[in-house]
Parts: sequence; structure tokens; C-alpha cells
Amino acid sequence: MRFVVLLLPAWAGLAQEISLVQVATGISQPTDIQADGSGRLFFVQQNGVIRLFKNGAIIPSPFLDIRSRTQSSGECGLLGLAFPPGFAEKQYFYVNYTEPGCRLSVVARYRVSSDSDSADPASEERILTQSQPFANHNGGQLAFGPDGYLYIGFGDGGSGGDPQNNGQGKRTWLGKMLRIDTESDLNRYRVPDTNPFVRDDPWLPEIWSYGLRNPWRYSFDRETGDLWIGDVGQNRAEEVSFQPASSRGGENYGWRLMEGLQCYSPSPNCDQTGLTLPLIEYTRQRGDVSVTGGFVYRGSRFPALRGTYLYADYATGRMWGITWTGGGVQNRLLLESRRNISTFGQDENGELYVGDHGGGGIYRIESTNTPRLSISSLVNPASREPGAVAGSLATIFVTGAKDSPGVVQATQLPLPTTLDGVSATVNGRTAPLQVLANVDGAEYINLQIPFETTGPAASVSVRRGTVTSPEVTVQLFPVQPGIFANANGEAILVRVRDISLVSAALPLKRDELYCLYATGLGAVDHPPVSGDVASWIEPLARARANISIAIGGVPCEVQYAGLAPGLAGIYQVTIRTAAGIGAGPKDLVLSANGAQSRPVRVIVE
Ligand SMILES: [Ca+2]
Repeated sequence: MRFVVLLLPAWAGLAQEISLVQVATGISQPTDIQADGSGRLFFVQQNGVIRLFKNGAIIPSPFLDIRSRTQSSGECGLLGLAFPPGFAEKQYFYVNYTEPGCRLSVVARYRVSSDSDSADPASEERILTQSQPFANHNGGQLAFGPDGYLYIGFGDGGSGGDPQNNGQGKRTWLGKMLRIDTESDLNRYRVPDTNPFVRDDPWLPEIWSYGLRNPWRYSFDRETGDLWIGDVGQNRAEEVSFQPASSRGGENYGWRLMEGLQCYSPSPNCDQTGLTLPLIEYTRQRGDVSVTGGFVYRGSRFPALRGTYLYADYATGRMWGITWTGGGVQNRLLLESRRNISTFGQDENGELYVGDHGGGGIYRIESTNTPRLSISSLVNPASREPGAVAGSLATIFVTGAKDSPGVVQATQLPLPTTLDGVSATVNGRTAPLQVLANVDGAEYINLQIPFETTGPAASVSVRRGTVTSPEVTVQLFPVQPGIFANANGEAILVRVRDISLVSAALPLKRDELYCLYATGLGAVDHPPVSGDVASWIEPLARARANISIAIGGVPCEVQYAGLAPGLAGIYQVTIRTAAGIGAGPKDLVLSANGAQSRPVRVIVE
């Protein structure tokens, strides 16, 4: 997957989108903040103590004290904590620490004692250990993925420049993200059969992805399952890497071939084939030194932050937010906190916290913005091309219109002009709404561009309660044909004879009647009122434009082109397939007054 990266200028001093509200003090060198789902928070101290925050206060006695097994220095000590799925019943958890002297990393399970606010320091069961050639770059994070497996990020072993080339090594866990199954068998971990290198000698089977330098903090988006990795850089650039939830593992994040977006070794002319480059990088020019990866905000208290990935630099305390915009990302400065932000944490409600390593404070992140409502793009829902056509359905991608995941669909005709308190106007006229959705972190509205819309452009704004988004203006086309296709890019074609859907199993036949569905065919005879559907009987709402269809370059007879009966803002084209169409996958192209749609695929018998 490739993304266009739009880096916005991040002016110092101007950014103040968030504030830090202190919730606890006196935490010695916090390295992790975790929640177990009970309302409690667990503050991990680098010296080997886990402090428990309950009912708004720190419990005086520690939740866990393993100071006899570890020692804080530099990047060494107690570094990570993870609660497995089902912790409330299991009553055990996992920690990641280095032994005194920092030559061994230990991932171990500990059990809660009969007092649920206290764990038994003698209950350690080691899951795995990793020898450390150098004292730095020990990783430290533990995180259970949405698949229930434990993800363990190890740094490259340390020193500088990865002298052992561990990041690219196949026989070491150093410089890797591991994925193991700790829960199926408590006596020994298992390697999931779906790990990418499980049958690929000489790779170690635990390896999930590689080419990492020091993935100090990483997190799964609790809503989408995407994995965000803050990977600490060498001398030039800090990086945030992104692994979509659909990943099957095996990513090579590039270290030490590359540091961020530039070749490192060899430099220049490193081989970038197959590398997954960071989503963003930032350089050290302004005193930034070490990235601390955070979380995608999925809480409910601050709608303006929803869907934003927050991260920070440890040295300067600068905090940024990454948001998706259409096909790319925006990275913006949120706050100059001037704190040594060593870790983020997320509670069960999705609210976020940070730990100040130097100052010992734990802070809740709050948004200082009123809810933000904005439109990132307006596209033809069939072709995904930007632009609008009067009478057609359009999709606008928005932020701040729907906080929680789900789809709200209009249940009446004519379509309503409000869904869940959200409305939209096009050139000042309220638009009929079909869908308001928040799916996989993307918010969008399907609306009909009113038939009455005229002019060279359509200016659209969205309103929610008392908040109105800035206007977005796109070109208004007389026609902009687009064909509805499925997720594989195949045209949605219905065989009229038996109302069956064309598919690889039921390919298109010649000399048969088919319907396809389209947008952007423009003005029609006898239009219904905006938001309503056309009549099934004469007089039909035929398209006024000259409509033609070609499959594999062979023109087909168009029997009807006009509004689709029963569907607001959607057109139907009924064709008789030509006898001369060749067999196999073919491009289907729809033309309106000579303007051609993007081709969609169809399988011909
Ligand atoms: Ca090390």
C-alpha cells in the first residue's frame, strides 16, 4: 500500500490543540501506562515497580515489585506491561524487563495474588528471553493484537548503526516484531501457523515483521486493528510506521538499509525493493531525538480528536497528530508539552494518557478544540472521481460527523435531509441524505446533489448541531459517468432474465439483456423531486444525454438509460450484449455525450 504524505507546516507556538491534565505525580520514571478494563490504571516504573491508580488515587503499596530482578539505567529496566484478553478471569499478566547489567531481556508472566490489587512477585514464569549485545535498543513494549496473539517488539540489540545487522537478520529476534500465542498453552508459547516465516527456513518462526531499529512504543487501533509503530531513529530521522489490519506480516521496515526515508547502509543506493517505508518521518533539526509512539484516539470525550494518531518526541515533548485525508495523511503539531514523554496509555474508554519520564507525572490528554467538522473530499461514489453532477448520488468524506462506528441509513422516501442530527447543503440548498457512516475509521455521507443545482461548481458544507464545516467546492459536471462495481473492480451487472448477478461463476453471455447501475448521467426527462425516486411506468425518467456502452470495445444496444426505479440518485442502463464480444475479462465503458467512464471489468463467457 502506498500513501501520499502531506506534511503541513507545524508552526511552533501556534499549535495548542490539546492540553495535558495531571492525574498523578511521584511516579518514578514511568515507562508504561496500561488499563485492565476494571477502571484501574497501572503505571509502570522503570525501576521494577508497578503502581496502581484506582478511584482517582495511587494505592500506596505497589501492584508488583520486582526491583530484585531488574535495574533502571538508560534504556534498561522494567519496560512494558500487557494484560491478556480475558484478564478479569485469568488474573495473570505479562511484563518485559531487562536483567541487572542489561544483557538479557525477559518476557514473563506474573499472577495476581488473592488481593486483586497486588501481584505475586514470586509467581514469575518466563515466556522467552533474548540476550542483549549492548545496553540500548531493548524495545520494551508488549501488546496483544486483535487476533489474541502477543506482539513483542525487540530493538536491533543496540550500540549505533546496527553493527550486527540484526534488523535484516533472519536468525535473530533482534530488530523484529515477534508474534506468539501465549494463551493456548500456558506451559510453553506456540507459534501461530499463520506467521509469515513459519515454514521459511532459516527465518525464526516467531518473526512477524523486521527491519526495525527500536520499536519502543507501538499500539493497535482498537477500532480498526491497524498497528502503529514508533521506531526510534539513528541520527537523522524518527519514524512512524503503519501496518494495516489486513496485513499477513512479513513487512520489512527497512533498518539498517534505510533510516526513515533515506538510505543508511549502504548510503547512497540502498536496495529499497519490498520495503515498507514509514508513514511519516521527522528529522532532528529542532532538537527532537526519539519518537514515542502513541495511540489512535478512540475515546468519546473529545470528538475533535477522534481518529487522530497521537505520538510525541521524548526529548522535546512535542506532540503531533496524524489523520487520514482521502488518499494521504496529514501530520500536525498538537502541543509543545516540554515534558519527557516516554509512553502513552489508553484506558478502557479510549481516553489517552502520557507519562513524563523526567518529571514523574501522569497526564490525561484533553482536546482544547470545539468539535471539528470538516470535509476532506467529495467524489462520485461509483467512479471515486472528484466532482458532482446534479441529480446524482455523491459521497463526501468527513471528520467529526459521526463519533462511533456504524451506519445510519435513510428509511424513507423522499430521502430525509437530516440523519442523526447531520445535514448537508449544496450551493445553499439542503441535500437529500442516504447514508451517514463511520466504517473502519472513515466517516462519510452519501447524499444526492439536488436536481436544482446549477453552475460551474458545487459548494458543499456539513452541519451537525450548531457546528458547520468549512465549505468544499468541486466542479459541477453536466455528466460524469461512473459505473458501480464490487470490491474487486467488477461491474455490478444484473441479468434481466433471472435477476442473477454476473460473476466469475456466472459470466456475461452474449445477446442477453443486462442492467448496470451508474452515477453522473445528468439531466432526465420527468425528474422526480430531489430525494425521491422515478416512476416505474411511463413517462420514464430517461437520461437526456446520449448514452452508449462498449464491452471489450464492442458497442452494445442501449435499451434504457435513465433513473433507476426505486433508487434515489442512481441511474440504470439496460443493454443487450452484442454478439461479437470476445470471451474472458473485458473492460466495460459507459459514455455520456462522449464523456467516458473509467472502465470496469466484466467476465464474458
Ligand atoms: Ca540492547
